[in-house]
Amino acid sequence: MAGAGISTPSGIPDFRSPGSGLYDNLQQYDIPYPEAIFEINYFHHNPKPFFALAKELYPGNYKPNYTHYFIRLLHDKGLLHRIYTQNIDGLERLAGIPSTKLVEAHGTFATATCTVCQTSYPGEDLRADILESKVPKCPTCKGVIKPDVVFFGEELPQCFFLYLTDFPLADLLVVMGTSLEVEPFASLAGAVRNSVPRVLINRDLVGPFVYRAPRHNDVLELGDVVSGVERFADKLGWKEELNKLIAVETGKEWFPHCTVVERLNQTKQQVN
Ligand code: CNA
Repeated sequence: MAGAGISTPSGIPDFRSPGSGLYDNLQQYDIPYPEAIFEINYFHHNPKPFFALAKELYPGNYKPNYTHYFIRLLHDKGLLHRIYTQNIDGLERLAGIPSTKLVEAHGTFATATCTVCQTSYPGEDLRADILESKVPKCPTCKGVIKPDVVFFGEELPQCFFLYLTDFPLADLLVVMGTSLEVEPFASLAGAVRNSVPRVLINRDLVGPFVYRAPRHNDVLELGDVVSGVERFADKLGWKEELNKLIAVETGKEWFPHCTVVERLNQTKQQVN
């Protein structure tokens, strides 16, 4: 299970981190309260604030990071049953995780729908308008076209309900970079069997890891998500393999036996 915290290392702000989160930085969007930007009723009243934010978050502006490639490596090893993400940035897809393994529980910018005639459009068709700060309109009926991102007040996509069969089958649940504040997604953390270990990799304790007694086999890796994932990869003996995968995928040079920080420093030295 993943949330906005796995994409902050890619430069995308999350919602709730004090100071840097979007909820603390929404003054420029001229909205009555932070959640309005993702509320469907407010969108019908005024879609402009959402599209201003969409321009910033639009896929193509950001790249996957260590965390996304760790999930990709789980898949390459045949160990990923499914990734349930709340993110709408498309970075899981960009990291090479196939759509069959991906549940984008809060939707995606990859497709869009006219709010009036319900015609579907590829997300790409909206790109030019969004990047030019225009509200995209349906060529047929002139209705506003909305990316298929799930707003508060909208139903989750059908694929979300795969959880009913996925979670009972899991033998490990990894929860990364989420405040577990948004339902029904948050409750999935309780949907694995009691005997299944749950690993939380997050800056702070969240959801059932706080308000219910943690399960005896919960593992808490608190702190920066990249450091936590790096430690996890190290324990699994996958660090070199992961660094190599990232190097191949990003077209960068591979520095074996390095930490992420060391690698960043070496890249900086190379640039200088
Ligand atoms: P959130 O409520 O903002 O929580 C993020 C969590 O991640 C918090 O607990 C943070 O402490 C933690 N966190 C942030 N950065 C790091 C880091 N570097 N290391 C460790 N922990 C970190 O976000 P949720 O995803 O839980 O909330 C659900 C919303 C956010 C969904 O509906 C998303 O659509 C929405 N969202 C998505 C994106 C995106 O697609 N990247 C960006 C912003 C918001």
